[in-house]
Amino acid sequence: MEAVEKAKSGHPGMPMGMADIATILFHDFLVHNPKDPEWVLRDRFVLSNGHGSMLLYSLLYLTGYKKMTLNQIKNFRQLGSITAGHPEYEPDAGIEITTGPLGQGISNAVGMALALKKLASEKKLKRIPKVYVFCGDGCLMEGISQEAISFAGHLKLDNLVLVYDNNKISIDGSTELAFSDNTNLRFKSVNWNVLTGNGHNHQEIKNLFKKVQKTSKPSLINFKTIIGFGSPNKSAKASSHGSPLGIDEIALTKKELKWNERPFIIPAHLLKIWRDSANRNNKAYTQSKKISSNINGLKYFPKEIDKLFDGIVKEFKNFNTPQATRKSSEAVLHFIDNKMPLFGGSADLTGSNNTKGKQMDILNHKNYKGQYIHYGVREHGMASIMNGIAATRLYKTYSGTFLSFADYMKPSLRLAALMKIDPIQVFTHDSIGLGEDGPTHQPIEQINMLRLIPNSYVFRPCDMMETIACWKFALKISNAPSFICLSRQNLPQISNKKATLNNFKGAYVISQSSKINHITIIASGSEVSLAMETANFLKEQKIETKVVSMPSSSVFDEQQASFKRKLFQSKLEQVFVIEAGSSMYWNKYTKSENIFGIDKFGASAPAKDIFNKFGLTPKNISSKIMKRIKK
Ligand SMILES: Cc1ncc(C[n+]2csc(CCOP(=O)(O)OP(=O)(O)O)c2C)c(N)n1
Ligand SMILES: [Mg+2]
Repeated sequence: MEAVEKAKSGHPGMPMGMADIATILFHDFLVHNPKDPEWVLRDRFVLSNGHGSMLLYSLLYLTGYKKMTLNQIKNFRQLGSITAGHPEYEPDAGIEITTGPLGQGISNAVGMALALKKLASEKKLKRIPKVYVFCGDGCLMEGISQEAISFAGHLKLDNLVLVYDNNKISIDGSTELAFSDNTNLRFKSVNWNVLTGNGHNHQEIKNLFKKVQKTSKPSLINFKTIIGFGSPNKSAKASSHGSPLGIDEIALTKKELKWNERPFIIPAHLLKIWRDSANRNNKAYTQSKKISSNINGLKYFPKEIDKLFDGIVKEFKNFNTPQATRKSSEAVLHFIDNKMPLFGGSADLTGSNNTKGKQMDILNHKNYKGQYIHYGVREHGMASIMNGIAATRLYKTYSGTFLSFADYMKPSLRLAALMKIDPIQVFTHDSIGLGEDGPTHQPIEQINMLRLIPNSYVFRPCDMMETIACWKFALKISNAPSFICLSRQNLPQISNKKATLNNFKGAYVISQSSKINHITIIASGSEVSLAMETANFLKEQKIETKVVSMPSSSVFDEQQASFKRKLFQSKLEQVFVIEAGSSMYWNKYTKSENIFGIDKFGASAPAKDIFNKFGLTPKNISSKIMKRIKK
């Protein structure tokens, strides 16, 4: 209440309503060690209803996480503090994941629970770390929660406990305005263990947490609670949800709760109880420390990659058969699938995304050691589950779906970038080149939507060698998500060793008709060969062309200005771009008239006909370029 008041903004209602439950969970059940926040075998705590962030910060301060000082609490929502409006991923401070966009935390928790089940199975752990996740009405109204709970029930993630703050209030008022689900039945129908209780009755809370310690399914504890508990005039009302109570109401609340301390003062004897509460885990901590210090997760991972990829390059050095880059990506996976702490899957498009490595076993409730997940048709859930996996830093994880469905995943992709975690999304069928499935499946603006996400890497290789280079780069990134966009259609092998595998800068000269070039054409993916054909047409007209293949504008943009200048060489008027997607992004490299893209929806037809329809042919582009440079 008082931190929210000091910040003059924030959400007191949920922290007050869930304080009883949270106190018992942290005091009696959560297996953690505030002195070693990143202890691998700790339980994870996720606050899916992230607007109640002050509850998390208070718990971390009270239990003694070093980074969560009282000053941090006093600086709630201020510049530079770790006590942001909504929790922001800071594992060494006890903040396991970034939450706030409702529903995400539930899915993230499913990913964490899965990664921990897998780890436990691989390492034969006696105790499987649990994941406790708090959520409110809002999280359960969001569609993503259904994808996540259905997946968790199917996989029997018995180390997952969802604690529902059933206060029947959201921002607009009573949930009766918009929500009449039978939540218990909903969870039962997807194979969850369902328990209910009063979220302000300490004994009941304790009993319920006891009951979920040993089960064979994920558990929901549906707690009836009162938002803004203790506030005489604002409890059980939406008015306590998202604004400070006001000093008068705080005074009344303190009276009601029999709390006589000044703001931010925790009496020493109470603080001691809190600070000592995790001592009950000391034995578990010391016993498991030996095991957990042997769990390296991704620590030694990057060093192995160079060696592995040298092997792949050797294998494909002379490969010269036209092949879709999705197939090339599969070839990379076949090579690395059992040689890394890697696990991935696809949202029911395994055969189209080519995401399953040969040696990968299916991960299911009978085999948590498996490396391949059938996510079902749950793209949003998949992306968010992957964030949970990636946040554990135990495994590198990747997925597959069509690029046009990146839209279904966007909220989670953005959060991965914000958190600086490293899931890899394999997006196949990356343009109109997919052909007959038509405009619903043909991405136009998606690739640039991805490029606009700060701190993310977009890749669009043109052939086998570039695909190898992109995978290698993506696997090495540990502080940002990667999006690898791949073709459905076959593409010629054109880059070979030029893709500069060991010095990947995102773009390079793939062909040059003469030492002095008149124009530069930049292209990515399937349009690189088109650019090279265009250059041949132009040469007949005595126009010398440099073709720059740009498999990753994100990597290119990070290079030094001198490298970039040298690569383009030509004046802005003479730089052209070809990409079978929306043109807008490319304005930063050249003038709008010089971009050959697609700013309309595609069409259902054989690929060749669609490329013709949009004028993406060497003949058309070269004649347009001729006209422009003659002006
Ligand atoms: C995806 C998303 N949509 C909307 C919001 C804005 N928002 C924050 S809290 C909230 C109401 C949530 O209700 P509930 O989970 O019941 O929280 P309570 O008021 O009980 O704390 C809304 C709509 C959000 N944070 N995320
Ligand atoms: Mg609510």
